[in-house]
Formats: sequence, structure tokens, C-alpha cells
Amino acid sequence: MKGLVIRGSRNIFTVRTEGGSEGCPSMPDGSRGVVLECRIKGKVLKGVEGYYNPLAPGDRVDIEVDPINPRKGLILGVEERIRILTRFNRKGQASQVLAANPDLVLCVTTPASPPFRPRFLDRALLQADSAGIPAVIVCNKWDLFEANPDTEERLQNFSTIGYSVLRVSALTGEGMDGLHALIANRLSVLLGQSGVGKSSLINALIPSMNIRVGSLNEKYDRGNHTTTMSVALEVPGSGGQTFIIDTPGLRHLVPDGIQVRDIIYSMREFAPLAGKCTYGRSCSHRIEPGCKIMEAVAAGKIHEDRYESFLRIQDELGGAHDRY
Ligand SMILES: Nc1nc2c(ncn2[C@@H]2O[C@H](COP(=O)(O)OP(=O)(O)OP(=O)(O)O)[C@@H](O)[C@H]2O)c(=O)[nH]1
Ligand SMILES: [Mg+2]
Ligand SMILES: [Zn+2]
Repeated sequence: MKGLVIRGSRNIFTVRTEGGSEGCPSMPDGSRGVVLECRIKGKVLKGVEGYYNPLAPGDRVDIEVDPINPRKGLILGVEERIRILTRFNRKGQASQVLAANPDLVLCVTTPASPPFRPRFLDRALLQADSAGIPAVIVCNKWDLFEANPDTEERLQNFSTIGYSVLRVSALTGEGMDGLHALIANRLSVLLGQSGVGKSSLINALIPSMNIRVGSLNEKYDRGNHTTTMSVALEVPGSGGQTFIIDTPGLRHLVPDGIQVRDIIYSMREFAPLAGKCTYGRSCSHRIEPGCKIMEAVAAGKIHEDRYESFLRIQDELGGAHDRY
């Protein structure tokens, strides 16, 4: 039997089987489906070795229902992933799967409370682009927006380089129709720092939903890491099958699976310049004469903040210029 992983930790996973019939336990959102608590059969699952977590919401698995307890099952295998959103988990020194097979990454930010953090967006967009997953920016808490030239300029720049920016409010409902339409018939994953309102957005998208949301830490003006485990939920009312994955807020997103030299291929306005510097692919884009990236920054074609993000990510991924 096939199923969709909707939640899971190290070894116990909630799997929703396809279909569902009368009398089946209903999903938290009220929709029908058979929900089973599953363990992995054997010690390792083939094809997903080496990850910090073997399975994530969005994974499609083969399961065998427990003959004695029909609410339990064993996971026999996992289907090959088409796409995978990961981050580098420093603690485990391994790649951590945030979502399997997402069609869309919703990079959530806020104009205030917590403060606008474009650097986080740069990283989230880089990760999505390098994984080949379409990404959009969702600026939640737009009800709190007070004219701020810096924020507007950065959001405008993200639009210019090719990202859609949705200005929404989970609180007032502003812009939520647009978000609803965008996610219809897709599997989307919310990615953002703690307190930006990821769970609140899901509560707004799914009327029957009541996920716990958290207050902000007054002293530091940031979230309190309320959501602790990712979960895939079905969004009703869109005809086909629409799923959205809530994730715990990330304090810092360390890019995963990207080589230092390849960063520029996954930063949209940098990519067309890749290989065009005088020193070609070996340019570090820091000191070399004839560097097309530095020229574009000087000419205002690449935003200085994006360049700064690029340098920091280069440093973090190890080596920067020493590597060249
Ligand atoms: N003013 C305003 N507040 C909002 C909005 N959306 C969420 N909030 C508030 O922001 C706080 C944090 O919301 P959560 O939904 O818990 O944020 P989260 O991103 O899920 O946080 P973590 O689970 O910690 O990652 C709560 O107090 C919400 O009520 C909004 O659109 N406007
Ligand atoms: Mg949350
Ligand atoms: Zn260069």
C-alpha cells in the first residue's frame, strides 16, 4: 500500500494512505484518509542513507498494515524523490530533509516583529533554486507594515531579479486569496524564522485548523520556536489535492549540497555572469580584476546586500578565496 509521510521524527512516522473510506480516522483538518503510525522495517531504508532524518513530510512510502492493529504499520521502502528541500544540520553534520517532493517553497518573512531579514531570504531562495524548486516570498504580517524605504527597496529588488512577492496578513486575511490560489493542487512548504507566522498562515488557510502559535520574545523581538515538528496538512477547497507543510522556525539556514564555486549559479542575477570574469570559473569575485560580479555590484545591477550575502555564504561554505 502507498502512503504519504505527513509527520515524523527519527523512527516513528505518521503516514496517510491514499484514499480513505467510511469509518477511517479523520485527518486533523477533517478530511478523510487512513492515518497510520509507522515504523521503518529493518534498520535502514534503502535510498535515503546518510541523511540526518531518513524521511520527511512529502515522502511517498510503501507500507504494510499491522495485521493486529490496523492503525499501525511498517514502512518497507521510499519512492525516489523528485525534489528535496534540505538544509545542513550542523549538530548532526549531515543533510537534513525539510520536505520531500515539494512543488513550491514559500519563503516567509515579515516587515516587523520579527524584523525584516532579507539575508534569511537570500539563503532560503538559494537553497530552493539550487534544488530546482520554485520559490516565492511571502511577506506576512503586512498589517504591521509602516512605510520603510529599506524594506520596500529590498522587496522590489527581489521582484526585479525574478521572485514573486506576496504581501499578506494571516491576521486580517489581506492577500490570503492570492496565497490560496498559488498553492492550489501543489505540495508547498513554509520556510522561515521562528515567529514569522508560518503556523498562523496555515490556520488562516485551513478554517478548521488550530495549530499552536506562539508569542514573540519581547526582549529579542523574535519567535519562541513554537512548532517543533514538521507536518504536512491538506488544504481543503481547491478541487484537487493541496498540501502544505509547516516547519519549525530556523534560527540560521546553512546551505546544503552546494559547492562554493556553484553558489553563483543558484543566485539568479549572478548566474548569467558565471564564467564571464577574466579569471573564469576560478574567480573568487572578491579581488580579481575583470570580475563581472564586482562590476555588476559597482554598476548597481547586483544589490550590495545580495553581494554581501553571497560573500558570507562563500565564507560559511568553506574556504572562500583560499579555495581558488
Ligand atoms: N500582526 C500580525 N501578527 C501575526 C500575523 N501572523 C502571525 N502573527 C502572530 O505572530 C506570532 C507568531 O506566529 P506563529 O504562527 O506561531 O509563527 P511561526 O512562524 O509558526 O513560529 P515557529 O513555530 O516558532 O517557527 C503569533 O503571536 C501570531 O499571532 C499577522 O499576519 N499579523
Ligand atoms: Mg509554527
Ligand atoms: Zn568574478
